[in-house]
Amino acid sequence: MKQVTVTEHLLLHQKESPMATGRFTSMFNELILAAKIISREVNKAGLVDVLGLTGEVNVQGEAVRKLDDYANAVLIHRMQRAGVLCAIGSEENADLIEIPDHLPKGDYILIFDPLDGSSNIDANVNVGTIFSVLRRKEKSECAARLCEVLQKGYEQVAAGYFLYGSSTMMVYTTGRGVNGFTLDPSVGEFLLSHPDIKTPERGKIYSVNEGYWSFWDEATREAVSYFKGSDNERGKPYSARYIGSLVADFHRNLLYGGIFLYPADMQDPKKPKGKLRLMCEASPLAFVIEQAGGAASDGERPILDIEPTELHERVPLFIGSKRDVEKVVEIYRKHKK
Ligand code: P6P
Repeated sequence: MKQVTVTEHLLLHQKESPMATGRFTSMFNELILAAKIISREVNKAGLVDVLGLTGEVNVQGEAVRKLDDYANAVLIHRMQRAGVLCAIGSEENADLIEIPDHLPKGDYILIFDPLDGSSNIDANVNVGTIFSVLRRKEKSECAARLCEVLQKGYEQVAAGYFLYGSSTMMVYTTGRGVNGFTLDPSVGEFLLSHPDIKTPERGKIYSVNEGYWSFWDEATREAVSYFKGSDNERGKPYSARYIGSLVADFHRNLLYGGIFLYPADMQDPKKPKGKLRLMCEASPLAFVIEQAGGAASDGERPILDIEPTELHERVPLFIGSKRDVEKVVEIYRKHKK
């Protein structure tokens, strides 16, 4: 089979779009290099002492594991040198990360979660890097201000994720469909393995942490019960699959069909709008899922239509097969009346 690299794919399939510019492609190549470096460390995590805690906590108040820290540092270092960014936002950093004065800049803005699911690293469970690419609206030589970064998900020019598992994969979209690439370690290239991914219109899997049942409101309980029971379009229960690593759960449901739910938590004052972040998790995955024919909502609005008010804003997230997400929105709307 003809081997297609990411760079070749970008040039082949984005001919008439601004995404085929050398500047965009060079940014992607730096992102890919960072992912290869992270993949190498994740895949030997069991052998080298990069596990365990750094003794620090991140802005989310979560214990930072060494690989989290490492992945964040690699991405920041590499992407500051991509020469095309005016700002970087990381789930691990409270504020925007500037591009040092002596380095060349550009108009792109990169937001990422460097190693999502990292609490699972010690158990050798798949983890991932999620990324979102925006563009500043007005040309400027200055560093991008936060107000320029807080854009709706519909404004993204590219989004996707790297999944570090039995193999390392890259899945991304630039608004012209979704394509998956698998890293061939023997040549060090991501090669096209999942062309033009489309997710089934209705799934057969639901993914949610049911341990929070007692913290949910009635609408959330009714929505989860719809998938657990037989009074649904399938006429039988959906299969429960929950790894607790968003990228792994999302990727499986993208390919097989299904819905991932992370609802608001009515008891935990830290999670009134759920645990997941809008700009570095929900929004990029929403861009991917919509391009694959699925849907993503906060229970009321499409995720891509939400105007962020802060860099680390959290949102409830219902994402996956279109008919399943629509059902959740229908249930929430009924309870709102
Ligand atoms: P819970 C991992 O910490 C993460 O951010 C996502 O990858 C995952 O989907 C979620 O949290 C799991 O959260 O509350 O079910 O443990």
